[in-house]
Amino acid sequence: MNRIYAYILDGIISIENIVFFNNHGYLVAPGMVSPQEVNALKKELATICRGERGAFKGFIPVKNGALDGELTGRYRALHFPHKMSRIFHNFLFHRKITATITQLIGPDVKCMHSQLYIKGPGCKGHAWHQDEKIIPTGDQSLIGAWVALDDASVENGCLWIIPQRQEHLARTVPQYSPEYLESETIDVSAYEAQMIPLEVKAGSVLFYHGYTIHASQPNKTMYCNRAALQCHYMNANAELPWSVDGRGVPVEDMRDIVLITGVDPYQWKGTNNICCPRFEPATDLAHVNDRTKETIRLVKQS
Ligand SMILES: O=C(O)CCC(=O)C(=O)O
Repeated sequence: MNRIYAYILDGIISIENIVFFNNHGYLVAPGMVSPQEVNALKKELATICRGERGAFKGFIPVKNGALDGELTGRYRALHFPHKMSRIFHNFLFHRKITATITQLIGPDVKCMHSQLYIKGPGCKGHAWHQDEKIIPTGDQSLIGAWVALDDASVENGCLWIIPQRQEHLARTVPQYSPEYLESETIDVSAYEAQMIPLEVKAGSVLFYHGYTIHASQPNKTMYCNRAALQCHYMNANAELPWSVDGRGVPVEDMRDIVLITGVDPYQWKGTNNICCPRFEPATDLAHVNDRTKETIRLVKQS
């Protein structure tokens, strides 16, 4: 199918987009989130990193007067920002994002996960993986909405995908490259000719299916963050056998969820508070060159 249908125009998903998603496992929505909304999220991110929403696990105290970039650059990522801040919680319900998701997985939608990637200069990428391996759903309906808060390019570590809807979880093998955080990867040698980078402007949203194989490269720039907000949703009619953060305790149905649209047939189970919001320090800078390391050191010291 023509790759033009990968693009959701004017924030309104078309039949062609839905067919494209079903065959290729991803869609791109340029400008789905307005510049004002992006600015509000970035401002709130700085507020969280200043400690004004609470000293969540991993918080690094800061001096008064630190600039926004210095505050956020101390972290590689924030886990579960929707549990840190009302603004990020409310963003889970973004009208255009949720309208798109209901067209792709049905009217009853719940959210179980959010993550803010800051990915400053020198931060590693993520090896090839499928999100359903990490967040398994009872009906394979996991969908990620990845919102670019900065322009994302090959240089600063945008997402790469294999544009094919996969039916199964692929086998993983060990990986030793210092460019990636993880110690294993899907063997993608058979897909070399198909991999594509998804370079997008801030405010664009990438939707991808939980079985879609994707990765990201390190941020190889000197000064530019590549921030993105990732929210994961699924069909509320299915259970979520997710043990969270690899703690390995099998669960039948993880109920730390937020109902986004429609009906939750498992409402009678109630909800609980399992996922801990936390900061992840940017400690993964081993491969960057000395000049970048020095810049990062000075920023962290300030
Ligand atoms: O944003 C990134 O660099 C990687 C995101 C990703 O792979 C994921 O959330 O599954």
